[in-house]
Amino acid sequence: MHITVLCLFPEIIEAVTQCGVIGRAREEDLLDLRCLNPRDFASDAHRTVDDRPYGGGPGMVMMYEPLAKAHAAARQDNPDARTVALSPQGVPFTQQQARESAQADALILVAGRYEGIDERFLQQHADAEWSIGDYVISGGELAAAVVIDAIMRLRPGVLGCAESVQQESFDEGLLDCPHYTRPEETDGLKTPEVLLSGNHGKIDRWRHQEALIRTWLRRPDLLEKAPLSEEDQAVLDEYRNANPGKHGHGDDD
Ligand code: 9D3
Repeated sequence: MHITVLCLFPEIIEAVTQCGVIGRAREEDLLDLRCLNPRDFASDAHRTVDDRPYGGGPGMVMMYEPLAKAHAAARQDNPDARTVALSPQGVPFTQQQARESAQADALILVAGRYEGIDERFLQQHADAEWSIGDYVISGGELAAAVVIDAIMRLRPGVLGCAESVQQESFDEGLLDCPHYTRPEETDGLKTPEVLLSGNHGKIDRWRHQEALIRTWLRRPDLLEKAPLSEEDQAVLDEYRNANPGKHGHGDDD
């Protein structure tokens, strides 16, 4: 896959994408990642890329021209690529969008800095605008890195065998169950007996129940979308009866 990122701090994208599975994907040419810096396309001696907002107010705005020239250069390499801008005003980036984007051969990402990007660039050159969540970060580079990671994990050959299998058998729409590894007991804390039983039917049921209960406690919004079986409903009812004080939305459990 070819991904070009337009951004003022390519070092951020470079650092993040050299590590782990994405780093290996780059080494194996499963990912051809390039950054283009709008500063290299600025037309003045100071290489200016930002200016004060029309209408006044704090901060600076990324100028149209350097971005448009960088975008034209990216387009020359990949004429059919979709262009997506990362911004706090974008629609939320989801696993569904990651799956759709993973089907494409090329993608152009635009990461902003300062207060934002001149709206005319977004109108003229962006096919979509994505946010990675309802919190404020300092620029679009980290958001672009998040999006690249989420998309590349879905491309054939990027994950190891074990990880790919896990992804397929993953309890879709629920949070994951808790995990334990050796030793059986550490710092006086025991591993749940069922996981040591060797009874894989029982282990699978326990893991699914734990996933359900955690999802109810921490992410009740996810349960509204996932239709529960009667057995699932019974598991939750039993948990609520056994733990009358406990409710969802908690930061702890
Ligand atoms: C005062 C208004 N702020 C907008 C909510 C200003 C502002 C904050 C952060 C302007 C730009 C930024 C930089 N952030 C991003 O470029 C960004 C982002 C984010 O801050 N949160 C979640 N997703 C994203 S994607 C790009």
